[in-house]
Amino acid sequence: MSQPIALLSVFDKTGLIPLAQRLVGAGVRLLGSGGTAKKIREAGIQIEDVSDLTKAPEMLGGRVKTLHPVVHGGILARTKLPSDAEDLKQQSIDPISIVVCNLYPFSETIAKEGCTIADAVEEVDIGGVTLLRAAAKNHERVSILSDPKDYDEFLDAWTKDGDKIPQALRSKLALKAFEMTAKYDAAISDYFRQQYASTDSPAETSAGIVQRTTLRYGANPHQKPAQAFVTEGELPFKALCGSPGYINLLDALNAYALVSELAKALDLPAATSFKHVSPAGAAVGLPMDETERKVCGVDDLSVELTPLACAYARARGADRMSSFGDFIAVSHPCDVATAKIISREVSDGIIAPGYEPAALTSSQKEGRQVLHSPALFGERVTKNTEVPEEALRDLTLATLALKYTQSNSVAYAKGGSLIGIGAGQQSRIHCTRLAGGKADIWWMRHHPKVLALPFKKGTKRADKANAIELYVSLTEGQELDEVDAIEKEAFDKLMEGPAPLLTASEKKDWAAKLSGVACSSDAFFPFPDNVHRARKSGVSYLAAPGGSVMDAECVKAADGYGMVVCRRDCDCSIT
Ligand code: 93A
Repeated sequence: MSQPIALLSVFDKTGLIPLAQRLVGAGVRLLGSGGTAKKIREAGIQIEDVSDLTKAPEMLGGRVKTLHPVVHGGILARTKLPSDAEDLKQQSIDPISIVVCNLYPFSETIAKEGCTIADAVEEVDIGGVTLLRAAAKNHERVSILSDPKDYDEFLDAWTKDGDKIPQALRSKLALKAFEMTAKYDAAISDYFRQQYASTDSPAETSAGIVQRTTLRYGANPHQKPAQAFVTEGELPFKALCGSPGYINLLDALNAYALVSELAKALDLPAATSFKHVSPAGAAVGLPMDETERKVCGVDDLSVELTPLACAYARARGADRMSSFGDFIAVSHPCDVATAKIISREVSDGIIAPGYEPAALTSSQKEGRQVLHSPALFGERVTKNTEVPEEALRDLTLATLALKYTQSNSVAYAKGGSLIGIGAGQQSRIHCTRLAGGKADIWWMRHHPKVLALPFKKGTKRADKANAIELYVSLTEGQELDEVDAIEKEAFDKLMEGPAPLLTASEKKDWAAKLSGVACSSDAFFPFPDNVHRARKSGVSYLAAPGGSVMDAECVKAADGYGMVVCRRDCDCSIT
């Protein structure tokens, strides 16, 4: 058998001499690129220069060292394949069994202050990447050592069994080499993207394509720098003002997808109020009555509310506490009335298909119909199968909202608005309770006593929202603990006059009036406790996938309340 050959070409020369020593000791013939061969030779170890073998000198200042058919033919040949063996013979090429290679330090170089594009270009390793990839490709026969940490394990295996390296080791080494070239290429494209990709700076925008935008920061403020980019075509949005953070961007893209789907499915303008990559509220543009306007804090607006404005007022008004600092999406160009509502709130940003005043006036319609839902909610497994059109609309709304909510979630909707969402909890009953709790608060906020709270003139909108949440959490006659007492004192200071708390029976009577609520779950209900809890918040229509061993029990519980359960697929798609 011919003597095995190892080709060595490394920038990082850690562990190189002991490696070379042991390889030679094991009867391996060494070949090396310029600097690598020199270092090994200086240590008194025998090694041949690649250039002696290729009969071509290293050239272009080192840009061409190992790029030669003698090298790559020797690495890539499948020696078991007669045609490959014949090719090697014809060209007098010896097969290479071991490649030791690591790359020019591209990332380290570009991280240095004052690094120019020319400096970076010189660090783009061509021949090394080719060695790594060729050897990794032919790992059925060739061992590729890309990391000095692997030298010992490889040498132990080699010296133990001659050159019968286990295939598992060669495969593991190949994977590592592939990972290395992938990471290396990603670093190069990232660097050049920063240099050459068009950005959304005003000068570039006029040129058309925007491929990259700088983000304020990543998921959290310490994660800087951050960017959003596409590798082909244009970014699907344009930042008109400010610079979004990563979470803003996720909110914007998910929120926009939700309102687009809602508007399409229900043939109504839609809006949502996103927080931390889940909707805090979502609604469609049905007209609002006086009570709703008050609950949503838009009763004092003189401007006429367009359908889009109604949609956002509702989306923002469903859970005013959670929506503080939201990211907004609207399905239609943002009009003056909607902008007026937004301008009074604290929000992080808005995504819209445009910002044209009065663009929606022509699309104000009454009596919209549900376009796609009947097919989705057609399978009804309870005794009661009656689902009125408004409930279908609300089931659609709740279900689409779940599609853009952190997984494991339950949503309640009524009157074309999401009224409670329990997102991303570890157990379904906690989702159902969380969403139900929010729906209960939403409903309690409609109580005449809440609507009549005598806030002092000039009370901030956020303070009002927080005070109302406190008010509905307290009950007349119930002893206040130390913390409640402190908060109640602060509450009283916001009031112009007396604000008697709701009594237990007032609360009970009011809660009992909530009915006709639609509730959707992104996965099956594992136990009937979810049905019972939903009922407490006035749920009459449930949509959930089946598949639980307790399905029958859940349906039985729903039948007990005269509820309708609609079966649905898990993926929340509206078809
Ligand atoms: O400039 S290169 O891309 N051209 C080549 O043909 C080539 N072959 C190996 N750089 C090349 N290499 C790289 O040289 C290896 O990846 C290694 O990092 C380095 C080793 O050079 P030297 O042996 O001269 O120290």
